[in-house]
Amino acid sequence: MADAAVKDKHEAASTDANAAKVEQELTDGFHLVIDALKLNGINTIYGVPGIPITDFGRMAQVAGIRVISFRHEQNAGNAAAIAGFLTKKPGICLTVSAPGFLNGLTALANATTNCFPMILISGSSEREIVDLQQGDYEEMDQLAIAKPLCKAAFRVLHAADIGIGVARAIRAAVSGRPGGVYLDLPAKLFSQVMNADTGAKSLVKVIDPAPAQLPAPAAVKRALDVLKSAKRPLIILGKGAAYAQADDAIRALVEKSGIPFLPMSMAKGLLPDTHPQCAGAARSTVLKDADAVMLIGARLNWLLSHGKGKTWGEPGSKKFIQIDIEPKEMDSNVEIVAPVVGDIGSCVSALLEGIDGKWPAPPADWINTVKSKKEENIAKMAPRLMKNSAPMDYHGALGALRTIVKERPDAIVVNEGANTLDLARGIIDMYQPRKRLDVGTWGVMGIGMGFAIGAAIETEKPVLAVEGDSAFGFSGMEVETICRYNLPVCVVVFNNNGIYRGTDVNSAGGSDPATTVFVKDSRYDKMMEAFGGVGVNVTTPDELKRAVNEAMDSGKPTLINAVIDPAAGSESGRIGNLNPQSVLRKK
Ligand code: ADP
Ligand code: TPW
Ligand code: MG
Repeated sequence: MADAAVKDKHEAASTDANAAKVEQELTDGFHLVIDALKLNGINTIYGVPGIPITDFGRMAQVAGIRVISFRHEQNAGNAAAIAGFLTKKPGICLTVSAPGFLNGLTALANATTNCFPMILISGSSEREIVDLQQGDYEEMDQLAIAKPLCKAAFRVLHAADIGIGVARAIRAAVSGRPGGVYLDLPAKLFSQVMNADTGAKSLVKVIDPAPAQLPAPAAVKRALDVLKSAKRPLIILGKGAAYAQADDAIRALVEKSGIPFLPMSMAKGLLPDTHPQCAGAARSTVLKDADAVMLIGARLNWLLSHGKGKTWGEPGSKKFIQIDIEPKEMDSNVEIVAPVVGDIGSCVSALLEGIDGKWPAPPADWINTVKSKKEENIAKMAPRLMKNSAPMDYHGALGALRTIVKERPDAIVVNEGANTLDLARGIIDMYQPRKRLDVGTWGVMGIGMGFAIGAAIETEKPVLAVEGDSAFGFSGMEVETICRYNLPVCVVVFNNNGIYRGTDVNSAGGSDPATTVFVKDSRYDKMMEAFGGVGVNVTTPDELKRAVNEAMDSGKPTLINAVIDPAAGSESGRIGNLNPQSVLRKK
């Protein structure tokens, strides 16, 4: 008996040793994807677990990757997208198949539209069943659906191709004009086994993922000539300029040239909004009257009235210079007389070489016109920002937040809504680059909590999310995520009981409310309390200021329900003119 037991024990030990040896020599799809991401410096994944990626998330966590689990994939995707914007590395969003994938796809499309680098990695069902449409669990031809909505889409079928697949996805996301990439990983891939050594050798570290693209010297000279001969020059900074992280060169270009600059929404703070050359408070004047406009990482899309129409003064009154990495952007809406194609860092540095001591300062009458218009507008606004009434109007409440950001310039402001967005953009001055994150090119609602979480995770800075009550609703459930990860996020909900205004009535009568109003006097602060965070209800700017300061000092997840006069807002904020009008509608 004793001998038999010893023999059994020996046999068991040698089987264990063999198993360990085999295990040492093998790897699988799960580990190869994780290793490929880590090899390329990716240390955070945003996602929602489920078949077939539940174990992937666990293993990634064990492997030292930070895995942030959300309540809805769209918010995870938005977090990944803003991580991409803030870090110039692709943000990773991980989802399950079909519905999870579709939930993440909105964020991927939005990232692509905004030129943010992001990779949506979704598990998918069995190819053989999907392609024969035999009704697999969460069946969907995800690759085909993703393709038109992003910059590139890839599928990996063999474990040996994971290294190349991940490398292609990274390069596609960050090189040239950044954007969203879809990476399809079928369930079967994760458990595919291969020799560990061969597996390790199959991984690819992407060298120089976003190579510098130098502008042609002739293009630089052409741009300098246009700028130099201008009587009323203007520089417009867009979020591409913020993304490029060429902050010092951009600042030097602006200051050495002496040209007034206008920041687009997410370029605010690249140079402080309080900079003497900032023309933000004289926007209409400079757009209308400038004779040469240099766009740096900004497109002439709807946000700039397509470079034409009455916003831009007399037709033909301007020459456009455009710096962009995407050659196809040139002449997209109007003629660009001096296209400078290249990455912003390289282009701005090349321009700077031509702006030496002999550079002529812009004519004094132009500088003075901009200055006096600015002063006039700032003076007009000032008393409205100091109003300490209850209920608050937008200006009173935003006046309080403006002071807070001035005192805490490293805080990141996330902003969405209609009036809440348009007025905050104008009122809250920004002082540092990449501190203002908002609805971007699409004017999309729902980025709020995803951006807030992504920004807090990536930067470890305090986040102040200024949210319309409708806007907040699109991602509001993520307050649980904010509490779970104990993030320093302070959400201020501008609660005016609805979309644009809380005063609409249903013109058809009956018991249904109007389409734009919500439950009156809701207490969004209770939502944060439900998960252990701090909730505060405020009715005056003073109370608001106190509550935000407390939140920022403590770093505790906080939601402040800021009661706003339901009659204060206007339809669609500042873009009501884009609403189609019915000639048949009875007033
Ligand atoms: P905004 O909305 O602020 O006006 P857009 O999103 O319209 O800005 O424009 C950003 C532009 O910046 C895009 O055309 C994009 O190709 C460009 N871009 C992004 N990153 C870079 C870069 N590193 N170098 C040059 N151009 C860039
Ligand atoms: C994905 C349309 C634009 S702004 C807005 C909606 C629904 C909400 C405005 O109300 P809010 O702000 O946030 O309370 P305020 O201060 O004016 O009251 N769906 C998506 N994106 C957009 N842009 C809409 C709908 C919209
Ligand atoms: Mg509202």
